[in-house]
Amino acid sequence: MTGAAKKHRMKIAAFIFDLDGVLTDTAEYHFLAWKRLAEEEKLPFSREDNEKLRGVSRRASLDLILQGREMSEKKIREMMDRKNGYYRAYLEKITEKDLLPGSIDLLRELQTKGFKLALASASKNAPRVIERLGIASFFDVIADGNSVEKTKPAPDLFLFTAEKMGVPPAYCLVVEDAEAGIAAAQAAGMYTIGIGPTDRVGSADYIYPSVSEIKLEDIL
Ligand code: B16
Ligand code: MG
Repeated sequence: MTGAAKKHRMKIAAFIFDLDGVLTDTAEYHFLAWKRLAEEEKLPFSREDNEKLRGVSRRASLDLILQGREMSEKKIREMMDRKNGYYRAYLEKITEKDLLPGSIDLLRELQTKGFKLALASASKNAPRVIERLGIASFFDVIADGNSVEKTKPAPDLFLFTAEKMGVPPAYCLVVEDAEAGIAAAQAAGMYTIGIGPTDRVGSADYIYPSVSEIKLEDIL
């Protein structure tokens, strides 16, 4: 346990889950779709570059890939749409088998214990992914890349989610795999569980390598 969680006894009423990288792993599909676009546009783009796009919105992702190259707004829109078309085609392959290990058990346990549950993803495609995974019924609130203008690392998406649930931010615990997502949750005044290596999610209150390794007894 680190920082905020050590100082106060946490009182948690709601868990807010990120989607990509926490409940499922669509990063590979994002990578393949961006890679195809990058090849068509003769832009350099590697797996390492893709890591920087974790939790980052579509527009901000393209800005990172363009690395300052000037493009018209029309061309930018067209490229985002093209990448999204490639990505949407991959999403049709997703089934319940693509849920990351331990995620359904954790959602069930939290639901049984009476916590409010929400999903807060930067992705505009989150509703389709959730439908393919068959997990919509777990959540009291589903917020996505269409819910607010400023996505992670701004706190807006998490604040919107808490307000919709009717739970004050200080009673929310966010489960996130992205640096931008942990920053957003902290800016919203929420507790955090980071999923992944410490060089990525090191500032979270609790850190686990994967969702299946989360120990609720450490936290509650
Ligand atoms: P879309 P999350 C994020 O989802 C992804 O991690 C990120 O790689 C992606 O660029 C972003 O959604 C936007 O996705 O193009 O589908 O709107 O991790 O916040 O669930
Ligand atoms: Mg994520």
